[in-house]
Amino acid sequence: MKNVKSKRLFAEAKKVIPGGVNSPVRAFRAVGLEPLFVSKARGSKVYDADGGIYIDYVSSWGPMILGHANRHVRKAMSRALSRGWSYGAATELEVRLAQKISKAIPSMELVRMVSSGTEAAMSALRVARGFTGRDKIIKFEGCYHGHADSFLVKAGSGAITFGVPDSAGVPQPLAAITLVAPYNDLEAVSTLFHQNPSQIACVIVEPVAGNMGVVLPRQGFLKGLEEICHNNSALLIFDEVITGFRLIYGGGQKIFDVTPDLTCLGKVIGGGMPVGAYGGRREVMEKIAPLGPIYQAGTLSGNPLAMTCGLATLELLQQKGVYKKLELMTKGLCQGLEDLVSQKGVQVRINQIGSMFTLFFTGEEVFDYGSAKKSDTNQYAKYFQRMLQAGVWLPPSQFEACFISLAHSRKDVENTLKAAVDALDALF
Ligand code: KE4
Repeated sequence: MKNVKSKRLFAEAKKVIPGGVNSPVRAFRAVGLEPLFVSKARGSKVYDADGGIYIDYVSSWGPMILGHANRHVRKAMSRALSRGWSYGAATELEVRLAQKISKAIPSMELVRMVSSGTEAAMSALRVARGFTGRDKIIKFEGCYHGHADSFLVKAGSGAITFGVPDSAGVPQPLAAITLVAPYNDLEAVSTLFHQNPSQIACVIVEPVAGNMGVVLPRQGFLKGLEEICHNNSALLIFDEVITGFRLIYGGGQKIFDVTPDLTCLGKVIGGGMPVGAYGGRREVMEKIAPLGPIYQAGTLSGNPLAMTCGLATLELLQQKGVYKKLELMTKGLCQGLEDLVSQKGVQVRINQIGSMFTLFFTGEEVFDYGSAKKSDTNQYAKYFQRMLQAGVWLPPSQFEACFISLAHSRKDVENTLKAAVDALDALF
């Protein structure tokens, strides 16, 4: 029997962890398999408990942009260990990371460290409500901003995968003040502001959506949001937990020439350690305790070991040509996949930007949640299974992003395309 150790571990896990996993999408339910347990990862590969080796396109859901167990980062962290790894006090490390972030993303004049993307987004939301004195918010169908109550209304990522856009446990009165619009639909946003005059604190958006699969903003969408928020004295929040330091060194906001009032970060800035951050205009961020009346705190915020990992990661990302290399490698893979599917005449759409992409099993353009949901998730599940058998680890859900790292080689791309030939042959 295959995956003996993973099966055994999963049986043990289910006795003590809900669903046997610490995050739903890892359960592989959307792709009809039991989850594989990973024992180690190096470079572009992950290794399962039974010794299986896979080219990794999950990349820990985005953080591992350098590849796994990067030598430079490892050395920095092992040096740091001897100094202890959590003090509950201010350190130079958190100052240096905040400085790096603020320099790379000028709209983040002040930056507060937290321990996850969820914390970053929920804190930014509280700041927007506290700064404007308004309660309602606008989010977009299919976008995911972590699991804070206000965001689990037509959320993306795991919630879409389970087809449960609203979560149990979210008080109806709270859900009612989360207004939802289709991604890329400026008119819907204007209408919501018109219907809720002077009541909307903020609009929160992924500048490139990564949680319904990769969905790009249409020309003028983000700029239009900036204008609508400005005209209605509401704050624009860019959730750059995925895109921050993933698309370019800094925020995706630079690509789209938009200046949000607040930005949320996570994933890459921690390099795989638990780090999130939020920040923005000084006038807004100075409302946060201990300066102002908006409270937010965290035992492990700015954790020295996590800061070390983040700093070492960003140091390497500052090297010349890094993002060009990532983009060329990703474009090469996506072009190869495009060629394969057109030779076979199958209905597939690929959305790609920088080093993130999604192959949707649909023949139509994917520009929002509604169009993403038209994808054939059964076909995706079969494709996933075949690719896994061939040694390629894709996200176990149609509604996630694939990520390429600096550790991915031309050989990895070749082997991925070979696996795709067999997978698509078996499917069509
Ligand atoms: P975390 O709390 O998971 O660190 O971050 C929440 C979050 C916030 N904003 C965006 C745009 C995000 O993509 C995320 C988390 N992403 C998912 C996968 N797309 C994390 C994977 C998981 O939930 O297991």
